[in-house]
Amino acid sequence: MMLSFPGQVRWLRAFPFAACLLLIALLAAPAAASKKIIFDTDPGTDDALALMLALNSPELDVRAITVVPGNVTAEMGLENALRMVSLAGRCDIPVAAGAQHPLFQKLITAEFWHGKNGLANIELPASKCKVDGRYGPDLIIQLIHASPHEITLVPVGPLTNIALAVEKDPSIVSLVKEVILMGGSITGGNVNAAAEANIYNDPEAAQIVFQAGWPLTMVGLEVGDKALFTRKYLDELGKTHGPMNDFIFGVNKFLIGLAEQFGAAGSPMYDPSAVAVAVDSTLVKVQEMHVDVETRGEFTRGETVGNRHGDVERNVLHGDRYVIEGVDKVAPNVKVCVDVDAERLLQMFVSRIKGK
Ligand SMILES: [Ca+2]
Repeated sequence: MMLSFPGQVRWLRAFPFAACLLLIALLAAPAAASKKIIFDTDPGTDDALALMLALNSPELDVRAITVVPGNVTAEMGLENALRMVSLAGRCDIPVAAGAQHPLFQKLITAEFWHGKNGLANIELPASKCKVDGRYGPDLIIQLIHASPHEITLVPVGPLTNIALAVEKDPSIVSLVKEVILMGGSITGGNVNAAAEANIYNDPEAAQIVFQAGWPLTMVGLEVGDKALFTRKYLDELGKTHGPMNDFIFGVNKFLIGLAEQFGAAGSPMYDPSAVAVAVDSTLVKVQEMHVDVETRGEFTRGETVGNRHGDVERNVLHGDRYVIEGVDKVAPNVKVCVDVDAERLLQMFVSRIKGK
């Protein structure tokens, strides 16, 4: 809104009530422009990258951080989340514990990939922030009801907390703005031939989240495996300093070292990709399709099965056999990110962490 002085001022003097309303509208405008997100995380090295990107992106307003077990135990993840928000000087953001284990299977932790403390073996200072006493899924429900149609969920770990929230209060489905998750793949897995790690760690929870009926964007391996953080970007981050800059430099140095051991040129930016898409959806190309999560397959448990052509044959039983009588359309439930402008994503990440 443009103010034309001095005519506007004279008008405002004449109408003090209108002046107040205008002032409130002007003050509210920047807050309304940023997207309110709840960041659900199993920190986690790439979770650290994602969180720091979120906290340094003015387009996002992080309303809460909920912790889920995955890369590390729930207890270690909570400690890591608290230390990171403390490092960022953001004790104002509630950090809550959630589920302690997946819905129907044993937890699989990944110190092998994330370091023994989950944060690339970097010891951050003890947290000045305190844990929020609320249970993660309850906090998610509460915040969605407090800001109907405004909250974007950004889960970057197994989907246990989100599934628990939906099961407890299905009314949140129509009150959430959208869900942008890191997980899944329609082109093969990273824990085995079929499954991506976040989905593999709690397939039943993932199926609940995928079938809930809310707008859902899947930022999976098709994005992360293409957005590789290489030494070129590491060198750029090494030129500047700051508590978050130096922490992220250390995490990425660890991750690149690991990637090089396995013959890769750089480290996949899995979790930060979901945050980047929340910031700027034009970074990715999406294809709408129906996706189900396999929960029973002998070789494929945890696979996100995307129907790329959008229909299924209709088989009808005739006596002792089925006969194909037609083809039925299947409604898409997911926007699957199938390609990414990797260079732009990586530059965005580096530019926002530099000097912080
Ligand atoms: Ca994660």
